[in-house]
Amino acid sequence: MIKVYGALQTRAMRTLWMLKELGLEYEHDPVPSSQTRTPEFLKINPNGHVPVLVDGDLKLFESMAINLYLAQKYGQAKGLWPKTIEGQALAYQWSFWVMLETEADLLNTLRHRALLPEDKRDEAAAAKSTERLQGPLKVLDAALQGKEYLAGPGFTVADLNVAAVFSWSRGGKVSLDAFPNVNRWFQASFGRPARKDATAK
Ligand SMILES: N[C@@H](CCC(=O)N[C@@H](CS)C(=O)NCC(=O)O)C(=O)O
Repeated sequence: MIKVYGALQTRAMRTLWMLKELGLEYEHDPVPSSQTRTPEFLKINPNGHVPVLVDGDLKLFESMAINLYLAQKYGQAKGLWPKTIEGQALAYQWSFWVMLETEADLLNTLRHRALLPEDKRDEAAAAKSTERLQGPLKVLDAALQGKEYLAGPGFTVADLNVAAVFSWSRGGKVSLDAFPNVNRWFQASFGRPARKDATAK
């Protein structure tokens, strides 16, 4: 049985959403991010982070790697893994891109506009991150011009991975309004029943 470590409020949400898309049975241990440095958990992931996926003998960390693995292994029939090598290359490209070009700034906006106690928030830092995100948002908007999804004709792991990271734009109050293609694509991706199911309380 597949097992996922990590509470819904963490990056484990990305994996839980993927598992719902795939319709797979799994066991969920909702380890909060405050409990990932215990000696017991460090045996599961020596980095002290969630999510972690266990599938048979495989133990995997890094949310994007986990989702790419799940899509390739279990998502071919459902179209979550692109059919062509070119589509698969785009799935890797967008998964690396969203982590390296956007995640730190999205997290910064989320922390300074929602997560931190009010007296620890720094609006100037959030505004700087919001400004830096305009470049990647322009890139994403252009990539979605005349296309419904990022790596194939339908919704794939590329869309899931990028939309899951961009879900922080809501708490971080980063408006997508100036980017109509991103806005339309985000509504379609984030509005999927499997995402709603994964995050239902
Ligand atoms: N790049 C990793 C980051 C994982 C990560 O930082 N997870 C956070 C929760 S969202 C965590 O475990 N924080 C607890 C800690 O670092 O002590 C991934 O995408 O899986």
